Amino acid sequence: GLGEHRAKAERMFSLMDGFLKNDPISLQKDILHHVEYTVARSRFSFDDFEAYQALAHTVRDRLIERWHDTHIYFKRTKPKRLYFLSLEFLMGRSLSNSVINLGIEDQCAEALNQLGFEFEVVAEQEGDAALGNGGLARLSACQMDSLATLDYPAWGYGLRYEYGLFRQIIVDGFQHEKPDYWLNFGNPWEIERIHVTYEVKFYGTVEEVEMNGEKQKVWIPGETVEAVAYDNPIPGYGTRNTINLRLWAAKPSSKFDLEAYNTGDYINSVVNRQNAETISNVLYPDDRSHQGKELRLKQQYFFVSASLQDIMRRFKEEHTNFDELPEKVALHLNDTHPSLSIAEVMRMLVDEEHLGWHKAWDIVCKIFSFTTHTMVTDGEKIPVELLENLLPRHLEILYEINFNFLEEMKKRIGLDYSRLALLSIVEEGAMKSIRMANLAIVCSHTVNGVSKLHLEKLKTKTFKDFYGLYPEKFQCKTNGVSQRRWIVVSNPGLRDLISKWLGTEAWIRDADLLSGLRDHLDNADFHLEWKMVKKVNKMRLAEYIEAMSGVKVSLDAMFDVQVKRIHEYKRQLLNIFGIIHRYNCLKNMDKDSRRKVVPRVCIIGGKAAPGYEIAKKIIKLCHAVAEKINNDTDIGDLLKVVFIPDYNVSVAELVIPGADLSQHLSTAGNEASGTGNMKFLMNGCLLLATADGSTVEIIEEIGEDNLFVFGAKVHEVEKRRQKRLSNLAPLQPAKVPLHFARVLRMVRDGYFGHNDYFKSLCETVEFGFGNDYYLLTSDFGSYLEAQAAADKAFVNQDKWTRMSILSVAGSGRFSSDRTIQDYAESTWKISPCRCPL
Ligand code: Z16
Repeated sequence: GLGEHRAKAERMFSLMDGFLKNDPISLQKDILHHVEYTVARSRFSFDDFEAYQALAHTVRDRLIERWHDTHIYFKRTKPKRLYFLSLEFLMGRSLSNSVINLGIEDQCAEALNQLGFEFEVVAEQEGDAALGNGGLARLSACQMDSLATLDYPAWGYGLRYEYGLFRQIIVDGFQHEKPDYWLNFGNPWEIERIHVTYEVKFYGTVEEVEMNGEKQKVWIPGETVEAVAYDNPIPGYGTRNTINLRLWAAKPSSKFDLEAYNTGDYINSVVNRQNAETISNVLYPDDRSHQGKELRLKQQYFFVSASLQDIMRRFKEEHTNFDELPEKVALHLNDTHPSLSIAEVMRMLVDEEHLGWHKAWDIVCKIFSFTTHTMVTDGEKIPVELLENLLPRHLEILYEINFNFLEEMKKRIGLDYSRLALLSIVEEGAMKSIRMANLAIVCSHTVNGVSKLHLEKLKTKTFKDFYGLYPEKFQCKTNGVSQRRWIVVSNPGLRDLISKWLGTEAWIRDADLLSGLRDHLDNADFHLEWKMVKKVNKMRLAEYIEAMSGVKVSLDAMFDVQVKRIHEYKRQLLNIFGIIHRYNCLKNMDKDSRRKVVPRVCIIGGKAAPGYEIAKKIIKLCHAVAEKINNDTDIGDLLKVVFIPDYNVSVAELVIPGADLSQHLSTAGNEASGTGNMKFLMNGCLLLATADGSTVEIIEEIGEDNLFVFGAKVHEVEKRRQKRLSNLAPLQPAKVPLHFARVLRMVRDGYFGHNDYFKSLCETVEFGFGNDYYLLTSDFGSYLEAQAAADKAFVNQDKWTRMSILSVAGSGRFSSDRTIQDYAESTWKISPCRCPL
């Protein structure tokens, strides 16, 4: 019986526990074992990459042990589980992170050393897992790390794209996209579960049948694809808990094309099987809009269907009554991308489990929560035409959800049709479509914003009408990042320094302890060591820059960094215009004044969505400006401009610790949160930023004296836009600051070459054309002032170091541990479930 089964499991548990030893000798034995039997190389001759593979498998074995123990423990204690549904995870590399979280870094380093290898070099052999676009996807990865570390019984679900985010290569200053063949070199961090598969269906028709005297809808699908699970263990730090990130890959179903086999067209039916695999083939590289593509919709439903079958199967193994679902299952929608889940759960409960509609709806409304990551109103929409064809039953369900919702609204607000039209899940008009955000809001018990400012905008603008109806749903969970990844893994020098001066490593699990650094704010030895750590990181970055671009940079210069996806609203163009202005100033200076100038290395990096022309022109402009300035011998080390190609997680790990200053320039009211700012903050890099997104909270935390804030505030932005428009009719060059006009003219008139190519880019900030929607013109003066303040502060290295220390000391609130604990307690209502040692 069950008791016997349990007793057996427990015996196994104690047998397995600690089976693999973690001392350097045992690790070394295991590494050599994997060199010989997994990598199949001679133990007397293997290179850095093979050493990486062998070590990765050695670590993987230990992860699997803990993964098992954790899941046996979850099964036994049956806690309420969180399922984190996201179409994107930017995991980056796993080796260092795993080794650190397992607490075996010194032992691994020693084991490798004795074999003639260096841990750092071996770790750099690993390629990035880049199954996501940017902030949203890296946030998911940090949150998984926190969920594991805080012992929450959580699962992540995602897609195992064959090709992750494209690799950016730069040819002659232009971005080109190359496929990311990340699986070609094997992936030791995943466990293929060939037996965990589900059929996912598409197309077909809906029919009505009689069942026990009642009419029932049944979906007769037209195509079946199989989803295979790939499990990625996520170890927590300072705990045995190791949770699961389950990614789905599509493969042809054995039933897929029976018909073709029967008709004898063997060759074609085998060739057709390839179609199934295309579903999980490639990540869409547009970080905010992918509308109206059937393949994208197929990916979403493939993901939703496989994940929910898996979740429901697990629920039914442990429980018999669907009334228990809300007490045992929390489903979290990471943005609107997985929100077809709502219709899918309804379909499962009503069509397959035969619950009544209202009962099913009641349950569904208690299990979903939703985080939105955008400031814009015009969110994700799915054309009804696509749904009708691909998921006919889901479309009916969505209509019914909407009908009931609107009926309820009519009772509450009356027959105010214009208001009802705004609330409706279905958008009527030229292209009838489903508004995924409206669906997610109506059905989720909680709608989360990602910063205080973001929540404010959700309430007053983006979802104003919904806020009026459901004020209690709207909550703020300011984003955070993992200090394990963004200090411990990426900045070991700073990690040691912090631990030494705090006298403990406890901050790695409790980032609030970082505030203790303030006790040493004026200690001269502390300052010296602090500056030394930064210097070493700058050296590493300088070497990388030289290797990537051939540009030699001075370590005495201020390393000024802007790395993030390229977007008009993030205003990389403002940065470049600032650089051009700086160049102009330098050119006009006499020798004496030049001696007082703080040398700068301006570093920009980021990918443009392949179809985003203006963003691509910004990249080209950056290269054109760099070429001009870097080759001006008159300027020398006073100003260098570098574009770092193919910005990704592992490049970030190198760049962020080496930065003195970082820029976050979004026009106020456009960046929902921003998480890069937090990573720089944690690494003692000063911020030059607008009062946007989470920066507002960083200012609250460290005080406005400890960073360089500039630009229009949110409430001023609207006014300025209006003013700008009222100035429209006659062009008013007088209203454009002189410096700005000059810089713009230089770009336009071909000072950096390619004048025709940059014309449309310039027009985005010109009146009568793009009308400078993002207000570069009016923020330029204030931007230059902030830059001047940064220069001035840098001259006083004591002051700068104090500001840097206070940045790290104030970064505790921006740990994803804080975010996740808040979600767990107030949104998901889950409790820690710590696997015993
Ligand atoms: C994304 O990364 C974000 C928003 C979005 O609509 C789509 C993508 Cl791919 C970002 C936000 O721009 C950023 O402000 C925020 O910090 C991040 O999501 C995480 O919440």
